[in-house]
Amino acid sequence: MQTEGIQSAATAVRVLAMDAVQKAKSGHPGLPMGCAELGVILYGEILKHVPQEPQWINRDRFVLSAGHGSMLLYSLLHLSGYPLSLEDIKNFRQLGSKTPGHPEYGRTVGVETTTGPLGQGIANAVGMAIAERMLGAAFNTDKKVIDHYTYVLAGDGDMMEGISAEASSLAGHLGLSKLIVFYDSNRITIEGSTNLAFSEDVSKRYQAYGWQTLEGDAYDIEGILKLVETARRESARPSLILLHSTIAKGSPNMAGSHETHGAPLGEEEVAATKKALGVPEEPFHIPEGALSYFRSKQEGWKQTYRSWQELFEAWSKENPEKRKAWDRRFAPLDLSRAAFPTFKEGETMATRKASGAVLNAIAASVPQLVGGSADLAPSNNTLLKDFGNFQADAPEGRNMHFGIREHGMGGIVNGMALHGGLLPYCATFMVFSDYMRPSIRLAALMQLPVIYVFTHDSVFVGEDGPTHEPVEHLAALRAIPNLLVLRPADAEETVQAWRMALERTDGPTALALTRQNLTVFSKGDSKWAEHCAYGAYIASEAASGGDPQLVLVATGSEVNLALEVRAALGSAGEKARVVSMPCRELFLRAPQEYRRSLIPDSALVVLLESGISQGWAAVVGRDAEMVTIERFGESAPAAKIAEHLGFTAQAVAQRIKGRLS
Ligand SMILES: Cc1ncc(C[n+]2csc(CCOP(=O)(O)OP(=O)(O)O)c2C)c(N)n1
Repeated sequence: MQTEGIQSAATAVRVLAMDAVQKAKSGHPGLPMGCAELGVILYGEILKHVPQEPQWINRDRFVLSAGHGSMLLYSLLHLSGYPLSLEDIKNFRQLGSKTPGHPEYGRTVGVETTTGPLGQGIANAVGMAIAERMLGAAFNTDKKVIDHYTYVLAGDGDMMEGISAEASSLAGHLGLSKLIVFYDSNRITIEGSTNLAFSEDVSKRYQAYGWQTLEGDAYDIEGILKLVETARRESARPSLILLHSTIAKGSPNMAGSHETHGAPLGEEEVAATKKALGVPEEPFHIPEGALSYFRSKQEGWKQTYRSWQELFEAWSKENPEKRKAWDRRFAPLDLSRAAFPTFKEGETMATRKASGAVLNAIAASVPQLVGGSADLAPSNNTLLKDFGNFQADAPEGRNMHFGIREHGMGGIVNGMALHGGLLPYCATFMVFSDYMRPSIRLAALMQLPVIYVFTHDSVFVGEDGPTHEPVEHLAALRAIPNLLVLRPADAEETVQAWRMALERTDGPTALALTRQNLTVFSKGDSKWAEHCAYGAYIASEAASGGDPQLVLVATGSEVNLALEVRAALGSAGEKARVVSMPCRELFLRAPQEYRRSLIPDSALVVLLESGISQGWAAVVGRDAEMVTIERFGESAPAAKIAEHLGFTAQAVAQRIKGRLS
């Protein structure tokens, strides 16, 4: 082992982290300095990776869950030969740089996921380890074309956050033995010592989850490598390697202090640290030993990649069918072989049920589609009936059982999507989307094609009462940039919504689906499915012809209601058009001409949506009649709630007549 080279590289990490943070006048030097040796041996000794082939599907994944320590990752990517220059490092935290404050997926080659919100990275890594196992089950023979580890570096903050507990609990249950988490136990967070708020025995907790737990010293290089060997030998459990460390190790006067967590050390202390480390004061100086250490690794990495390519070619020859399936799996999604279900006009069905029909109809032809629910599959209709459960002893299963862990679920599906080779979906009641909102936000930020099946999308859940009845959730979900929220109005629109969700490649989609039955209505627009790309279409044209006097704009279950309202209006209804708007965001982005043609300025507009009105004025105008719900729901049969909240055809027709007169 090249102990000197490793030490030299660790010094380089410390220097780059200190200097970049000092130059930016902001950032977190403590963690990179405290974990410098670990980082170097991760990138130099432990990870199976090839900086020139950063997309290699069988690379080990490394997740820096403690994303504030981004300078650790950036300096290692730079030193080990990823396309991240010293200039990039000097631009740390600057606008448009490849070295933003926290690692951002898609911005920096070699960054496997966006981290910063603590705990998310651990859940992502669990998802990656699940993906590795699923793909291994689908493709491996005696030749293992998918066979890699997922490593994580997590800090005290990650361990405190609930999402890591949820995800780690599931990882233990599933026996994800190729998941190895390093816990940087420096016992320091922002406010001071962990003694202030965190005194549990983390290792014991992980043992209870079913993990192998190991412990060592963050500066004992040989010791760490031995622990990693032990972790890799374990075949039934994930491993937690707790490493005792010192924040800002190397700084003579500040090591161990919480003041190094998230602020520059200051010019003086930087100079003192460099002196202690025996390096020149010159900023961003990289000792030659660090460069030659990583240079010496390049040929070995390339050889590893060539060996895998040879294995892959041999495997392809022996398994032409598997190879074909592989090529399809990693090509852009082709839905031409998927047989979507059809429904009849007049048929009544809850959109959650239609969604289940879609999933099951296409599952065989879209093998990358995997997912499940947070214990609500029978209600969410998300079970793939012909495919088994994914379990420790059943890696070929496609049904995930996430348990009652919405936040963990959200982070895990992000990791599954990030890994590649899978198109994951997950499900819960829409009201509980709040429990996973931070992960949804990250999926949107990372542009991941994850699909959320949110059923029971309104107060018409009924008897379960206001705790289970979303009212502000549609607005809250629509507020997340790059999340597409689709609220189909009947079974046919549900099919179209699924198509749109599946075809989306640059972000997540949330499907808002009903518990209650809806009637499949006759579509006034023969190109309605195509027009869903514009977010809305004419569900039913005014009988009178010409420009409508009244436009009823509705989403989801309220389109059925709008059609009833028009009938209840009698002769006034003849001049009314009904517009179905499955996606408000897409409508707002549609050409103005199209928007105007659907909702002419001259008409009185009535909006029907069983949720708060927030955001609708921009779509239907301030003068529109808002048939919305600005309060919590009630516990009662759905029909009673509808009456109580004025969501009956008669009540709405009455309001409209009032406006018309
Ligand atoms: C969900 C979330 N809450 C709060 C923060 C703000 N924050 C960033 S780092 C940190 C302390 C983390 O402490 P630790 O993991 O021990 O990191 P270290 O001090 O070792 O760098 C906090 C509270 C965050 N990034 N994410």
